[in-house]
Amino acid sequence: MKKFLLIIPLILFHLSFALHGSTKDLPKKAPEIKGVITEEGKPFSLQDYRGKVLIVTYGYTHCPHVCPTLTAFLKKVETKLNQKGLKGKYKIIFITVDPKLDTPERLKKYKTEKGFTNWVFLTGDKNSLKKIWKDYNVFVQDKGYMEMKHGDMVMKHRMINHTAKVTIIDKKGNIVEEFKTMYLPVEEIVEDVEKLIKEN
Ligand SMILES: [Cu+2]
Repeated sequence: MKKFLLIIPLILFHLSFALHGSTKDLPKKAPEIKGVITEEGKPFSLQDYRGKVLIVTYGYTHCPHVCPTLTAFLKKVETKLNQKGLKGKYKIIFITVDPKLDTPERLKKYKTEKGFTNWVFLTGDKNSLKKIWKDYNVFVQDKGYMEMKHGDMVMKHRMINHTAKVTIIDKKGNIVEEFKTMYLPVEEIVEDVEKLIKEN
């Protein structure tokens, strides 16, 4: 009898598994990501990544504050997933919100310098990117340059207001959840991505 009682909660737990992120209006088919190229200058297609779980984020390499925080969290996610032996089963994709300055060369330099070696960086013409931002509900507002005081020094910063979030796409190409913060819950994302990788 005791054994029986122990099994029931385990089954219930399994059935009630839910993703940790926001699932409002999800799942839905991930919109096409067209007209953009990678940091290697190669055309990109979501189709090429079918069968992998995709962790997609949006930002720009000159971002002074938000993107460095968010990408640092994503790097932790990457480290933990790789420790679990899941390297190659998922991909992190960074879509620029700054087509003016984020050229493939600039993105490649950023990728190398920051050690984001297994990530894919995407840029392209403004119209293609605008469509992608709209389709993925990413708000982008180019504010040009802003002067900021650093002690006695005044420095010019490239300022673009943009949504800070991560979109998770499953192996079948559906958006299944989003994490809408720059302070990413690393463990929760790792847990979800692992589940999605092991899902049939
Ligand atoms: Cu940013």
